[in-house]
Amino acid sequence: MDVTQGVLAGDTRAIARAITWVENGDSRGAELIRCVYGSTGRAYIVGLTGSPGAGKSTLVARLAGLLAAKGHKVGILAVDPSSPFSGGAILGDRVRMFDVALARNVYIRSMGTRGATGGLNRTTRLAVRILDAAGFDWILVETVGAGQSEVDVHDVAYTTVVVMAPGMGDDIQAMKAGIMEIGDLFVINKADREGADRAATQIESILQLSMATGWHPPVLKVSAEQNTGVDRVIEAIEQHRSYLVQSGQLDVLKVRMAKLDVLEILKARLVDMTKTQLDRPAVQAELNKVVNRQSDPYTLADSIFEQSWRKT
Ligand SMILES: Nc1nc2c(ncn2[C@@H]2O[C@H](COP(=O)(O)OP(=O)(O)OP(=O)(O)O)[C@@H](O)[C@H]2O)c(=O)[nH]1
Ligand SMILES: [Mg+2]
Repeated sequence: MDVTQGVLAGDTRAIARAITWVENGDSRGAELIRCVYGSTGRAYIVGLTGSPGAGKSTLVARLAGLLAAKGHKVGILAVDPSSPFSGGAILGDRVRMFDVALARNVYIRSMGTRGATGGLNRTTRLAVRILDAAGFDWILVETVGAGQSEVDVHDVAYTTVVVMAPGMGDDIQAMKAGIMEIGDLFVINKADREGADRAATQIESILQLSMATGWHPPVLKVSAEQNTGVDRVIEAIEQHRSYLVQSGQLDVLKVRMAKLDVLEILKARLVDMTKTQLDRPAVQAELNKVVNRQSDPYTLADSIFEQSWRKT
């Protein structure tokens, strides 16, 4: 069985290979995406973001457990730009800790900047497509909060869950980082601790200032550790999903996602192309002029840009 067939059959070793290919910018990855893209578009993609240590991985493990118990196949991507391995490892431990029996229906992969040729955004998008093609009907993507990661999870997901914890200064940080705009629902995790009510009230009052119509993001108090309120999170995600379907927003999002898929590939190509141009011997003389201040970076960039486009 080749890797493409393996992915379509949901074989975890094939999935792992395929994701490594797209991470490495291997041409076999591109070929695979071409072959399997027609089988994608079925999964429901949920993004989870929030400050470090808010309990995202613990919540993801709980959500995956509940979804798997309902018979779903759940793919998890833990995107951690700082450390390529630890995020997924910790998350993996958590999932195993909660329910070994369900592990068969849950696939976890961590992704870091290392090895992510062409950027983490592009790699994350393509990895989601691979999991989608592999038949995971739910895909959960964990990233650290807006502004702290190069990956904008709401560009990948249909529903974005912002995870906060009481007493972490999250409230102030949230407003700064513009995280309030991207949340379709807000989870105040660690509700077993003091301050959860206050945090929830604060978030609700900020949300009330919003002019948004249609969907009003719920604020839920959860203890991922003690497994309380997690079912409410699934319910809220389902409600948001229904809202997107009924309002026609899901179709709008799907067009946006397709555009972004193309954009990320184009961006990676342009970067490659431009780097090749910069390394051409003919450009070295021009570059020296920039070094000697006889020219400037804009002038050289203009000339390289024109030449690249004329050639292609
Ligand atoms: N008291 C309490 N602790 C929790 C809860 N959920 C998670 N924790 C703890 O908080 C710590 C961080 O949890 P993680 O799930 O790793 O948090 P995270 O947001 O994924 O962290 P990063 O990926 O490193 O940003 C761990 O020690 C958890 O055991 C909760 O509901 N209550
Ligand atoms: Mg984590």
